[in-house]
Amino acid sequence: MTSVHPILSPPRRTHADGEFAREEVGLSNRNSGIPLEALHHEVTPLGLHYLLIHFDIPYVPTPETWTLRIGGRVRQPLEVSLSEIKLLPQKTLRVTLECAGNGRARIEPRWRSQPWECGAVGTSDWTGTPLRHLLERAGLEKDAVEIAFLGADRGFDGGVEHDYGRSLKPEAAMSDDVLLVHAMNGQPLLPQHGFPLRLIVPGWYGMASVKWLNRIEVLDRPFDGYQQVGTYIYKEKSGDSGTPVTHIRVKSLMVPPGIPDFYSRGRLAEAGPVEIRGRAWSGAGVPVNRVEVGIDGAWHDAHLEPQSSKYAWRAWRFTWDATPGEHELSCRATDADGNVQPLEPRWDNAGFGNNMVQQLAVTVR
Ligand SMILES: Nc1nc2c(c(=O)[nH]1)N[C@H]1C(S)=C(S)[C@@H](COP(=O)(O)O)O[C@H]1N2
Ligand SMILES: [Mo]
Repeated sequence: MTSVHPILSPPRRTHADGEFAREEVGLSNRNSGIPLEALHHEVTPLGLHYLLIHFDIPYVPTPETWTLRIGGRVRQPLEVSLSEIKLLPQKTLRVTLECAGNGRARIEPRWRSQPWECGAVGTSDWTGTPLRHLLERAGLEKDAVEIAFLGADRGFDGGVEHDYGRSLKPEAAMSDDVLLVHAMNGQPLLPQHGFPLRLIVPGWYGMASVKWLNRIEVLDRPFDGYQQVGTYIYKEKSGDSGTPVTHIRVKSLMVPPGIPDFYSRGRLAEAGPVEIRGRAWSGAGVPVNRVEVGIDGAWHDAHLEPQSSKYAWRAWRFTWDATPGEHELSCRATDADGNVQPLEPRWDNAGFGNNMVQQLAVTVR
């Protein structure tokens, strides 16, 4: 009897309650979220930004020889170097990125994957050139319906071997805000964030912002790569056709007040006025226009700071008159389209798009 290698025929992934599997712990050691106190920073310092890396970080010792190839349904296929890209008009955008799986571990039963609690979010000043400059130079053919972006990283998921790749419709890709990025907070990209070149698609969940970008394929048919059609689909249960994951859903987070216990992360605060600070964001460039703080279930409006960029999170604060005892704090944002964070997680088979309110227990003495 022949046996199939587990990479080619992996066990079907299941949902789980309770303890985390070794594989989930292993993934959460590779892929870190921001510590919530990092929400104090409007721009997440390099090294504190969250990470999601499906396969291995490509080793790029000679970025001088890195090229980006643009082919498929174009009039003029191109191969451009990094230095040529840096000579194109440059633009810096402040963009909040969030992983579509953020909050997955808060859905019960949870999907076995990267077990995010709530820290898979961060904001950076990304510098690069609008992608459209290169697309215009290459010239899309009339029959172009999708544009695929492929990274240098390769691996298996669901038994399928592939280069990490995602696609956009031409209208979305031609936006002046979709950038080919080589710098983050004024520094060259770190290896883990896509050095030397990545895509940034503002307002979308992070999976669209392909790292280690080296190929663009203009297609006359929808892209059928695994990361496009095999995952990042909202569905009730596996086997459903579902709807693709695209823009970020409205969300807010607070910096936990007081001081923590090392192991449990339980919080202790002192009685009296306690300033609670946090950040709130939504997708597609839609601003957040309300944040409420819940104190033991009663909602109070927080003060919103001005937003620094269309695609960046917005700071908020609220002064809590803390009284001795056990308290439950939460925060809830509403965006300009009227979307509000739900109190309970909405079910999704693989735990995508969970924007339920953050809840935090605080002991006051
Ligand atoms: N090539 C490549 N691009 C990728 C990924 C990846 O694994 N490979 N992960 C995606 C996902 S799911 C997210 S959430 C973001 C994370 O970007 P960051 O690690 O820079 O925060 O990158 C996206 N781009
Ligand atoms: Mo992600």
